[in-house]
Amino acid sequence: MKFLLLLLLLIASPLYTQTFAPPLSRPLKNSGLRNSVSPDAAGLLYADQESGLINQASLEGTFMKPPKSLLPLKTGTVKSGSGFGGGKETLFKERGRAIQKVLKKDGVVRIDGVLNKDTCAELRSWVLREADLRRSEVDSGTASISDHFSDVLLRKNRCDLRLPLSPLVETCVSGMTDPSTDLGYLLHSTLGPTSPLHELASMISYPSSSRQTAHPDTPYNSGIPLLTIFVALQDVDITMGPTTFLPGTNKSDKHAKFQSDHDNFLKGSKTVCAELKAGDCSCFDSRTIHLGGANLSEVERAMFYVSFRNPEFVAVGNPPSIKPELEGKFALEDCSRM
Ligand SMILES: O=C(O)CCC(=O)C(=O)O
Repeated sequence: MKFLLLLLLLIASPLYTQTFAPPLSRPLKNSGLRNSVSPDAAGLLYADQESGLINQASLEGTFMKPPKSLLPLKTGTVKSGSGFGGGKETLFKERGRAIQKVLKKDGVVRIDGVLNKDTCAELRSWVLREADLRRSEVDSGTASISDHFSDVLLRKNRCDLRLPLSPLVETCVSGMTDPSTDLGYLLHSTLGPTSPLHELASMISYPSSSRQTAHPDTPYNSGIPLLTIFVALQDVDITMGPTTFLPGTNKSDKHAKFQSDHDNFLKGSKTVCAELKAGDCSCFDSRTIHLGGANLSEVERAMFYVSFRNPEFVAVGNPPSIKPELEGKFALEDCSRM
């Protein structure tokens, strides 16, 4: 449904002019189109639109402000996960509240060291091999795309690989959701322990992938629909097209302007980019407008990502990137006990 809506918008709106009205959310994920026309026809229609999106995205790149670096908070030195006792616990909670405040205001916050570098290197090699393997299965007809991949905006040289809950992935999820760490505390205190694991995937942008158009992952809503965590599996520098966020765009007036006066809105918005070291993450509210950059380097940019859904939302308007057998099976509290 959403994809049909996107197509209508694309056909009806002059992509090459300044009046492009962007669709909401990651518009091409699990397109409903697959259900209504053959995958081949969907592919052809998409290919037709992709060049328009590429043009729109590179145009946006010419007039948007150059990004500053997304920086971690400098608030005290309590080591997360080091155990509590009196002052340490107070400091930890104070820092947790400070992180939560930034998330509320900017819609995105950086937290460093959520996975260790060896784990990142191991997971990175594994996801790159897994993506190649699954792609060859799809090419040979032994698997369908949706068995392993979700639709992604600007899919050429980019993929969104759904991950199995392997022991390695389980270790990562469990570490990231441990409530005695900054990230785990943020997730628990913002969404609560019963929030469902919504997505479990890896976003890989290969060399020569193009810049995405700016987009939120979910339409505006008065509560946070999803919190998404993107962890860098290798150091990400500016040439690799890090995620760029528009801080403060998790608000209703910003969404309204994004829709009604798109290009001027983008021209006037601040941008920050997630030039992360391996193991660092950006954690963002799905309403926050962002984009994946063009990968101009010769290195794959592999990100491990999970998202948790606010339990007050039944649906968020964005089909999840998760293996179907894992969908709805785990809450945040289960993840932290893995
Ligand atoms: O590649 C990234 O860093 C972000 C990707 C993204 O926002 C998307 O595909 O919706």
